[in-house]
Amino acid sequence: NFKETDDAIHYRQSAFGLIAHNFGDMGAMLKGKKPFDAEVFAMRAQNVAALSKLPAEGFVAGSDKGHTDALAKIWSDKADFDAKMSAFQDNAAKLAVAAQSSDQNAIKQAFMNTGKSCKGCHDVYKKD
Ligand code: ASC
Repeated sequence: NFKETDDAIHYRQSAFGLIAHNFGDMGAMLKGKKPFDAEVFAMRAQNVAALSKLPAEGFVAGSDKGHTDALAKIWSDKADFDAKMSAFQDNAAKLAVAAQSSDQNAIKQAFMNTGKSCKGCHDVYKKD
């Protein structure tokens, strides 16, 4: 229910921007670029888990044209794209659970799994 293709593109890019901000701050904490704050980290992980559900709606047919890095392959391989999006959501949900614990190894592993989901999809479906 977007009026224009551009609205769908803007919607998903907005969601991805929010995800990148929240995920990036978690990365900064895990890499020691800033102090680890368990409460902030858990909030960010919850944000990413919720936000991970948003971009899919913006991938409407024909929206590989315009101000986007999305490749047409998304729509020709839609089942695989959807599976990767779903795996990302699962990994983000697991990260939010891990972030409730004080198990740093579990947190790091869940964070890396989520990052692999981001990259795995970008490698195939995003213009570089
Ligand atoms: C980020 C970001 C991505 C992912 C990816 C993980 O912070 O903007 O696209 O992590 O680089 O490998």
